[in-house]
Amino acid sequence: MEDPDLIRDQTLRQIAAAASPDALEQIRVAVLGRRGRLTEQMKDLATLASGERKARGAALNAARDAISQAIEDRKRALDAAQLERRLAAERLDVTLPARPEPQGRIHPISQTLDECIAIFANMGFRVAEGPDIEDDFHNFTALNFPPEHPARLMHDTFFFPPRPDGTRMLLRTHTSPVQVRTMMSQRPPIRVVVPGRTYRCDSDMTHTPMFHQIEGLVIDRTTHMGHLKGCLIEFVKSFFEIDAVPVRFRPSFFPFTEPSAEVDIGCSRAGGELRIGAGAEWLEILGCGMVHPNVLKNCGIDPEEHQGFAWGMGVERIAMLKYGIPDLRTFYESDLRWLRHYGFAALDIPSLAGGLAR
Ligand code: 2U9
Repeated sequence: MEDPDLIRDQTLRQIAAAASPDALEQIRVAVLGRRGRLTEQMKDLATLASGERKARGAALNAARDAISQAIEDRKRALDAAQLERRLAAERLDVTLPARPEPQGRIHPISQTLDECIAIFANMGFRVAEGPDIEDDFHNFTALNFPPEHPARLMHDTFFFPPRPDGTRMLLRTHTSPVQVRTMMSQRPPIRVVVPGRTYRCDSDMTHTPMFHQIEGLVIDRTTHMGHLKGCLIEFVKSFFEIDAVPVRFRPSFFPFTEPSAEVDIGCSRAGGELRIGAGAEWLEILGCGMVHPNVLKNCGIDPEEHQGFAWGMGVERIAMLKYGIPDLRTFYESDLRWLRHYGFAALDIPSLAGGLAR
């Protein structure tokens, strides 16, 4: 027979030294389990005389209670230490940025298009897109270009080789064929904004063979020149982020609009630095007009019932003006240092609420 106090003291030392919940469980099974050291002593009680059994039973129970309590305390301490270690190992600094600053930059053309789209979307316009490769009808004829118009000539337009029927496809010279397609496939009221690539046989300081336009079209029953002016003045103010920018509508001519106008904004070039929104000089930024009745007819819309306005602008040009980019040709040189300088952070999406450009 073993001394209950000895079992208790030895076991308590083992418990104090146990380094893990597993080790603790092994000690518990070895002492208090069905075949455990203390359990075996309990079984032997039956062989004792009643007086001795009572005294030894009490001592064994006391040892068992002390051991159980010690196991429970040690287990709690080990669990707490383990949790501490896990928390330390899995520690997260929630104040760190969600991800590293992206290295890539948004090209000023993409940024400028996104800004224009955000402004017109906020006025209720939808984005419409169409093919870069067009036919003569959608690019010229529907838009009221006369057969002998110079834009149709080889030296202004990129034509594909003739097809068996003699007709030639072309690279669209403006995004206007998208409005033609929109009018031919949708019923008024129409409010679309049309961003995209355009192509002209032209390459010098101020022209690249591929450039971008953003155009727009509104068709409704009572649309008039006042709507055109309100819409474009609002756009100019939003785009240049200037509340009181002087805007001038100057008569002009396009085959597809009548009357037509070009829009200038006030600026100053004092000291060689261009400042938009103030000064005595004017800067042309877009063309516009009421859609020509011939164009409406060509697109299946009755000019007696519906009318509307349209506008177009060169995206490179307004990007250069807003962001002070001096040379058009640098847009397409794929110079990473240029992009790092003039580009925009990928996660700053232009919106009227969040700011167009930061
Ligand atoms: C349809 C009817 C009318 C679009 C328009 C302009 C005036 C214009 C130029 C700006 C600079 C082209 O990139 S640029 O050289 N565009 O001045 N564009 S009105 O008028 C349309 C379009 C489609 C069916």
